[in-house]
Amino acid sequence: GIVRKSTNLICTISDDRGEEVLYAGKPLSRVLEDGMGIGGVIGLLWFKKEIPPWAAEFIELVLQIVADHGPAVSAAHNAIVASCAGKDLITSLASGLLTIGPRFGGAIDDAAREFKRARDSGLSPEEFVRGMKAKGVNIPGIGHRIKSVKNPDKRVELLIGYARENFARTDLLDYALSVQEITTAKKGNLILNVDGCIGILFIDLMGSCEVFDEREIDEVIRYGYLNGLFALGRSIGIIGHILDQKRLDSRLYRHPQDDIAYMLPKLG
Ligand code: Q5B
Repeated sequence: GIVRKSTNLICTISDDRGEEVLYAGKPLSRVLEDGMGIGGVIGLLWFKKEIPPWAAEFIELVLQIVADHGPAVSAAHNAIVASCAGKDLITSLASGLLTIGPRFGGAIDDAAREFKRARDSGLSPEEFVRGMKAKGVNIPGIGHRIKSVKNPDKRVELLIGYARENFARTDLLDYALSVQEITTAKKGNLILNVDGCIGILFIDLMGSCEVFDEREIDEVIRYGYLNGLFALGRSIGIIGHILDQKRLDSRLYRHPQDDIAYMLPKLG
């Protein structure tokens, strides 16, 4: 009879053995014929699902919105410095991506988890803010270096506008906006930021979508799917900045000494 060899690896998302590659079981040509777009492909390869067109469109909106935020932010700055040091595109891209984390661009999963946990456990927005303060933890998804009540983040407005028009429910967003009311009363820059808005709206998206159950929503948060949206989208801008520096034939970057406070111990 047939002797089955045990495998060392399992793959459940794609298969390249046949005539054409399958994304979650769907032939690539059908993906293209059905016009699934990048949002639909992410549905297949990240979630192993055909998500509805409005959900795929939201993912594409997120990718466009986070694609770049100028040269001064951590990822672009790191990538520019690496590129100016003569590093190649992939190395410079990696150096930019490696800055994505809890303070910059990588607060999406934490925001989704913390706001959902607070809302689901019945905490009022006041209790949530107080609880985080007592723990000495910055609320993920709240606060921005330059955006504030007086200088609102257009990206957040665009995301909210789309969700209000297309999602069946936006209850976590409503909760987050109540939290924002409390935090901005303390300090004008403690707004719901772009990371927070994406994380919260993704929970509302999954809640609005019949294809996700509660276990899958928890899995998305637990495994940290959502920071992937920022990494993927921002890669577009980071690559742009690297190519920009290559075309400019930029010189090695050295930070100006008069912009550094040298505060050494006086030993010996
Ligand atoms: N305070 C973002 O802080 C930032 C507080 C807070 C309660 C908070 C900070 C933060 C959570 C992480 C987060 C995503 C580090 C940001 C992004 C993408 C981007 C970036 C771009 C792009 C900014 C001063 C005072 C202190 C703090 C209090 C601050 N945040 N309290 N909850 N969340 N947020 N990151 O201005 O009493 O004076 O000691 O960690 O969501 O990354 O464009 O730049 O597209 O590229 O440096 O948009 O908010 O202020 O840390 O010095 O704090 O505010 O406790 O209070 P700042 P800090 P006190 S979006």
